[in-house]
Amino acid sequence: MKINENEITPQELFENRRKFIKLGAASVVATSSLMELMAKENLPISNLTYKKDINPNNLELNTFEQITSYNNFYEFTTSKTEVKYMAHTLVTNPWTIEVDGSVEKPFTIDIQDIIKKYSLEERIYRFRCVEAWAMVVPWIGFELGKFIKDCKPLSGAKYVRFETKYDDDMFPDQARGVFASIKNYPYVEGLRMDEAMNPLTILSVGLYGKTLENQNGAPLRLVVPWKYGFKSIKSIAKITFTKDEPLNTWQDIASREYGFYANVNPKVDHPRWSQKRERVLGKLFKQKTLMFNGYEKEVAHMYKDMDLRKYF
Ligand SMILES: Nc1nc2c(c(=O)[nH]1)N[C@H]1C(S)=C(S)[C@@H](COP(=O)(O)O)O[C@H]1N2
Ligand SMILES: [Mo]
Repeated sequence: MKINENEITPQELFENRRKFIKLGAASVVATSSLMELMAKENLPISNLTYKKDINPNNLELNTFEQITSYNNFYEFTTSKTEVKYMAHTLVTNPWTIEVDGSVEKPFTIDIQDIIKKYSLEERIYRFRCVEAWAMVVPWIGFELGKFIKDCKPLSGAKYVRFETKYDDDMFPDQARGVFASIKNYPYVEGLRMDEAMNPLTILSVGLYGKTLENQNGAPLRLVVPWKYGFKSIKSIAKITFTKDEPLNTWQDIASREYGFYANVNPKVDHPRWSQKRERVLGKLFKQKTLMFNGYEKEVAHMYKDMDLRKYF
């Protein structure tokens, strides 16, 4: 069996390894070389079944190690490198998501039922934090639009509001009260209905073939690849359909610096730093920031009549 290292997904590695183990002694050499490959790349063992992304733009993936070791998750700490050591206090089983607001009938759904109900696919996306660092992540998830249809929103539903879980046993920064980094927990985000229904917008349950690590927002997080990373809210516990634009956490903290839309835009600088360039994790040199993070073709139409300096 010949395997091109560049073409292989963690899922395939895992399945091939199982096949080799079944074959027995004759395959010991191949098995150990696959094991070596897994160890070298520090890849997780896949536990999700999903349709592979053909990666048409040939994006160069960041490693599992990079994606899971440098995180923004204020419920734990503002230190990006410490999150992964603290994230074990987040308990994701059991976990339910509450759906309410302008829907035919509010309901609660278990994360395991979500994973069973929606066929999962890989989405290899650029991810750009407002702080000007970036990466490429092979998310596993499903279109938010499919979930929204099943929620049966009423015609008055113009926005979708998301909330992270509020539990100060699980999230140490929530327990700090007035000394917390974010005063108004839970973390809140929102999308306009057309943004939420855009086929690029996903709810993610995994990355690199494996269920999400706690530090990346287990068990369910939003991924909106053309917007700054803070829109991609982690560890979602509640989804509410609203008629008014939700006040998202970062706008609440500093409305002069962070707005509702937060579309990646090299021409609109943050008040305290430039957005023209970005540093990809693991890369030495900065690269140009792309309009809508490289997804202009898919999303620009939603903003054609809007002044993107005003609606930042
Ligand atoms: N609940 C919650 N969601 C969050 C954050 C957070 O602090 N809390 N940080 C946001 C920011 S600023 C970024 S850049 C991304 C980081 O996601 P990652 O750690 O998986 O790279 O998560 C976003 N979602
Ligand atoms: Mo961010």
